[in-house]
Amino acid sequence: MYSGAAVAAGSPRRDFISVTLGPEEAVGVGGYNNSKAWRRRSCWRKWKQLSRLQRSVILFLFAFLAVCGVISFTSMGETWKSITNKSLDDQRTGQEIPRLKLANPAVLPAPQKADANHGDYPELSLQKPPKLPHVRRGPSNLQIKAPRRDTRLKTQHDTMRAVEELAEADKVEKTEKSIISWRGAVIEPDQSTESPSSKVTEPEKPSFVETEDQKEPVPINERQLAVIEAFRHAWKGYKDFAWGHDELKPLSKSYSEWFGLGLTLIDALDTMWILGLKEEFEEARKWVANDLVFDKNVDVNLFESTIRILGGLLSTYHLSGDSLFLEKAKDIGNRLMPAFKTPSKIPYSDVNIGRGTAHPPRWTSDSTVAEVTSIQLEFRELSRLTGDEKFQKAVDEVMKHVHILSGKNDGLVPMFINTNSGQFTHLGVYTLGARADSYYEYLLKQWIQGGKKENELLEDYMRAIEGVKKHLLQRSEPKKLTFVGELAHGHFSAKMDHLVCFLPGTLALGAHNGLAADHMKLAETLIETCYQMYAQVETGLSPEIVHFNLHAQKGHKDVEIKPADRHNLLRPETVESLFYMYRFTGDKKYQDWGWEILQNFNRYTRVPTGGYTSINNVQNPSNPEPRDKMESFFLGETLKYMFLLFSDDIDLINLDKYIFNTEAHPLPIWVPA
Ligand code: DMJ
Repeated sequence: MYSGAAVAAGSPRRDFISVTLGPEEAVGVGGYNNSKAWRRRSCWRKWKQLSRLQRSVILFLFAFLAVCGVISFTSMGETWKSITNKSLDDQRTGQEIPRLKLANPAVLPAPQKADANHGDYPELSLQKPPKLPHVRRGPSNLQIKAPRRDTRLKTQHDTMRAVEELAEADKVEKTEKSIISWRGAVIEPDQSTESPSSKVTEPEKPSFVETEDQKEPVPINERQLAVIEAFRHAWKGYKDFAWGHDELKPLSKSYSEWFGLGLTLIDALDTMWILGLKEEFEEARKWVANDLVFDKNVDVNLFESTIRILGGLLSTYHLSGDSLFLEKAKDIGNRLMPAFKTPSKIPYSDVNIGRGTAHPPRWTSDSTVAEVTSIQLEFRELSRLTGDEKFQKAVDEVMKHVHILSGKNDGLVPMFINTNSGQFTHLGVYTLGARADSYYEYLLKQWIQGGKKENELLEDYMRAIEGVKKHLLQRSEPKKLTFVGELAHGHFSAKMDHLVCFLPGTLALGAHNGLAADHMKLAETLIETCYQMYAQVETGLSPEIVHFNLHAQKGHKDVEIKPADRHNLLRPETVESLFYMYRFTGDKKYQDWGWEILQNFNRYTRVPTGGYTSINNVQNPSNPEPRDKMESFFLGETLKYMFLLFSDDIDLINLDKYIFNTEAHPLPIWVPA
């Protein structure tokens, strides 16, 4: 082994480089050796030859590179993990996430969360909406001038632009208290005092609606907010336990099927639109687009499916401008048509929408008069929108037939009609309640829908109201409430269904449209009676049927309730009439009465885990005996009319432009005032 030392001449410091060379290790001696052992030893020698400073610098550099390496490895690992998970998800759903969002662009702006990162899916905000071939409002000669609220976002293009505007506003004014416009409603960012984490999942609170003529938006008031809260509570129950099914059973946290067509969801669509619940609407719309199928071997009731499903789809189409709803309306409309294939052209009560067959109930060949005469608004509108007159022809024929039919009593109709003979059956019983009610309602409403030209309808309506006055009106004791009773083979019965409470609203609507002023007077007295059907009961909720006292008896109220009649199904008729009365008179007492009713629904029918329930006993506040069912009309009608009743915006479904079907679905008046 050789060791040598080199002394740097003139250097004040002595730096040593020691080199040790063994013969077997010397380069050139014994040939080129590149063995690992040799390289290791050689590196070590070189390392030792470095000065302390040089070694420190190198060590520092190594340490620095090592730290960088660890950091970048960790982040690469995360990226890889997310890519792997994402592709696993994609495999599970069979869809690519961004495409899924774009495959069916919503008619409404996609929900904008306060902390949403709009850069995540750039295609989403840049995507141009597809051209919609069916976004129209019927044949041009019949088109109505839609209120500004409805046309503002009437196309998907407008909607997507609004999404972009919202996103932009969100970015720029995230911290400001901005006001955002959506389908005519102006939405304020959440002002609640909840923690920020819970705010993220809460949909924005609509706080203003814009009227057509007023420039200033009309603020949404506390009572309307209470309705929104009630709706959300009901919807939560439906969503959690009955999603896509007909009705919620809120106590057993399950559902019931009637037609198996998502009845509650469809009935509630336009209510969500009117209340400004865009997240809920959007979610429901997706269900309609992806899961609502009418090609099913199922028997449906012609009347119920027309007023709830066809009516709900048509009105949602009008409010949203989304052609999806018109397509679905056409589908169900066509599938219901076999009902009219009867010897008399009076439709059967039931249709199998998958098989295309129709039949009467098993026990009779009769149909119910109200049912065959309360499908007209919807089928007529379907003809107007599609240009296919078969729908209107079928239902108009029924009305023409009934117009000339004998068996009426001063315009009052019996409850049944035979599908073979076309004649009324079970003559002699006259009521404005179940099985006849909406016949009267639709006489007036068809006349208004068609631009007040169809005189036969008006004639029948006017005659019927005279018949009511002559045969069915009486006054109760002790309060002398005017009520509408029933006539059975010449005998008056002081029985009145809650269903009859549609009448004050209808009378007021007629008076508003120029009919006799005494109709309005009658409406005022009858709505007082309907209110008393709530106010005189222990829970403040009306029973299904009441009997009025005709003679004063000590300790007796006007209203008597039989044990079999003391249930409440969350029906809308009184609230519906309160809405019309408030619209036409501006008298705040109608709003106050409605407010009392809403509070009592909350007190006795609200189920804590979500939803509202029908009850069996309105006379027992300590145990109203919940029935475990939320009818679809509670969302379709009752809460919608509540919201409209509490609104001071006459353009929130303007009654000179829209006519409500009997399930509270607004359809356009063909020639608006
Ligand atoms: C609804 O389906 C409709 O309002 C119908 O006209 C009568 N029955 C219920 C509500 O009570």
